[in-house]
Amino acid sequence: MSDSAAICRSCAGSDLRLVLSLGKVALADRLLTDQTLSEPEPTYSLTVYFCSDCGLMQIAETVPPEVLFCNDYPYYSSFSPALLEHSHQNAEELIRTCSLGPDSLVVELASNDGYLLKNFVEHGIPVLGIDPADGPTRIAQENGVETLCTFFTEELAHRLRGEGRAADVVIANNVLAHVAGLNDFVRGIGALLKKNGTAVIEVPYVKDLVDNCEFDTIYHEHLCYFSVTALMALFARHSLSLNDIRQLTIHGGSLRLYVGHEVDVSPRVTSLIEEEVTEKIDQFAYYQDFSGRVTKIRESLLDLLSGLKREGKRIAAYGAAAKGATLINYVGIGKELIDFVVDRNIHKQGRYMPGKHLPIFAPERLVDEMPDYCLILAWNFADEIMEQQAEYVRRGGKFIVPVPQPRVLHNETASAG
Ligand code: DWN
Repeated sequence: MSDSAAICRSCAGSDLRLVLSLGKVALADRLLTDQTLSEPEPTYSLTVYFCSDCGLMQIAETVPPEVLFCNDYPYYSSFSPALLEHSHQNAEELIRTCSLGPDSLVVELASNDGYLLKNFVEHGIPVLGIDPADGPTRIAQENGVETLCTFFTEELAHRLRGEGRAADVVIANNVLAHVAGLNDFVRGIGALLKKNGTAVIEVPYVKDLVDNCEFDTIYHEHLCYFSVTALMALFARHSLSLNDIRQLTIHGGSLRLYVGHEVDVSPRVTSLIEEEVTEKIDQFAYYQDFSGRVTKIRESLLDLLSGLKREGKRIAAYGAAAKGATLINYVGIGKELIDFVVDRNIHKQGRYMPGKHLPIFAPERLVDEMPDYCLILAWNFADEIMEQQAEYVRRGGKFIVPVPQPRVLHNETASAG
């Protein structure tokens, strides 16, 4: 693992300023089993920097991708109904706007378990998934989604192109932030995409992360945290044009980018760039107070949970999410505060959270055990989770959300807060 913050991951600039240090933490998606509980658990420093040359927020440490994403990677997209609906809408819109049909090709990078490509397969549109995680890839293939179990690279793009598999649409959702070879990855998208093709790329938006203090979305899988300013510089470097942007609420606030070889820049892009200049998102000053605000959330969440424990209350948590691992390990939320975690993902049940080793069960345990409170670690799906757990609420259970401010929800939706 390299932990130098010597140069920027995008522009190779050397003017990197420290934004936040989260200490040494376990890998957020490395859930433990009964047997690995007794083994030494590797921890890695996690430090966030801002590049003053191109405006990219990023972490210094690079954990080898084969350690992060290969065997036993526990994240399966299909366990989130809201994400499935979001993806279905995305696919239907692309089929319409790109006039996709049996002679088209849609390639998805980080296609996981086929949760998105299956929508194109149902319309008879040829697809190809590319994902290095063997578990989700196997599920995709079993569901009839052709998938290569490997990392996407520029070299692979040229090989596919050479086999006549140029893409009308390249989809890359929640992967651009994950790749150590950022420039190689973007060049690969350009190489794979037909001249009049469209790359549709979703990334968490750094403005939402900083404004809402979503510090728990910082972990070793997420190497970069993108602004429009930083994205423009990245794509322009490889003669690709960021032509349009849609702001989304998914994953705590994301951007859906429409990128192509042909220049056709929408006023939405221009106005977002202007907004970032006005709010100084392209300057270090905007990030300077983030660390202090994160410290305040840590203190107030610990006070809230410790106070409830002093009152004799029992507390559980919902969502064995990667962001949940960052939260419990950075804030210091262990078994002295939280009894157990629940999660719908069957591959996570029976395992333990990284670092604090909180046991993970199926969601039914929440009503079976009826803890007084439940901290929602997957707060980005809080409304859906609370609706699903209506019986827990009916029986008097109360939910807590940790960001943007730790608070107990009293019969209101999380987004109302
Ligand atoms: O970038 C990434 C994001 C997009 O997804 C990946 N690196 C890893 C992952 O991050 P995460 O684990 O923080 O993502 P989620 O999707 O916020 O995790 C939600 C967790 O909650 C999953 O384990 C599934 C679970 N869940 C559940 O148990 N019941 C989710 C919903 C909606 C539910 O109803």
